Amino acid sequence: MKNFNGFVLFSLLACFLGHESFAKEIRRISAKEFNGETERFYREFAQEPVIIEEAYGDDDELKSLTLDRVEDYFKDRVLYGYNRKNDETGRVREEIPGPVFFADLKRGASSYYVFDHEVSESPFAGQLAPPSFLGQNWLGEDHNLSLTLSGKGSFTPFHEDGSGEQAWMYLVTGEKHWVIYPPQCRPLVWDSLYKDFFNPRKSDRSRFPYLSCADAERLTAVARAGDLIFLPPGWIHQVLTTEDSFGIGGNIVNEFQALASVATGLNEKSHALRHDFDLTQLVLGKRGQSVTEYGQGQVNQAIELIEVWSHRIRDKSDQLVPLLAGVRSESGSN
Ligand SMILES: O=C(O)CCC(=O)C(=O)O
Ligand SMILES: [Fe+2]
Repeated sequence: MKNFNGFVLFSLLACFLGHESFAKEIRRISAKEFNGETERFYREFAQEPVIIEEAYGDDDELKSLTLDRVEDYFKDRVLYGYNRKNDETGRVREEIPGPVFFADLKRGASSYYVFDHEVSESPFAGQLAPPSFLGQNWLGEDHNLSLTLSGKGSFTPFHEDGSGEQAWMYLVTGEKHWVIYPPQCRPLVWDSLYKDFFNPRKSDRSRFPYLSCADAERLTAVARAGDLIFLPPGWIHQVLTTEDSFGIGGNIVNEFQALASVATGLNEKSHALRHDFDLTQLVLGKRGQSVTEYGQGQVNQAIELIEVWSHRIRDKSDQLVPLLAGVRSESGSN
């Protein structure tokens, strides 16, 4: 009975404090634990989101990248990012003049958020690279590296990095709070009628009746200067910047997570979410070219999935085409 009372008290406390305090923190490791080796990283640590310390060595060229140098370069150039006034209504990617961005950041106003700004054209490109254990990437060099500059308070609502890509971000300075749902929770946090993810700042909760089920699986992470956060394909995430932050990041598709990438990419395709990048062609083109046995197994399974999916979607499209034609005529000329 004593224990039971204790349990009731604990549960009430949990309700008062909210779910956040009981969400599970993601794992935190050092790159030394897998000796900086790619295959070991993917086999032993990369099935779930993870924070990796010491991803770069002390003598890495990245350590000479300072915010002052970035500012100096962008003083007469534009940065690509988002105006935070659109946070509530939906993001529109725009050009932000360098001086405007940095003046704003220094005033602590942070009206803009630079994200996914490619560095391949900048003088930093030669000095920057993903850490070597994230070096295998079928997306190629250009897609490899981008700049993140975000003022305190910047907020990225729940999304999944597109087309089954792995995601990583290394913070040179700052702090970011991540909230993450596993891929199997996608149907619980995704409104298939409105076609959007749950956004705590905007969404009507009644559109997400199963949110509390997803919350049982929710993970959190606090990434700080010197931390690299890694997410496998399909993990849905939301990010709040709690200190002015500066870092680099990138997306990856490779043999080590080919199956998860294809499963995520095909899921998006099945829901007609994306059609900008054809992951299936990329993976089919890698048949028989894997560098490791582990990767070979992944690629084989991914190809099998593509083949099954293609058959199923062909069957279904016979039913879908007339259905879509109906939608088009019902909604006028849209
Ligand atoms: O830093 C952010 O606000 C968003 C980061 C993100 O979504 C990503 O790196 O994939
Ligand atoms: Fe993302």
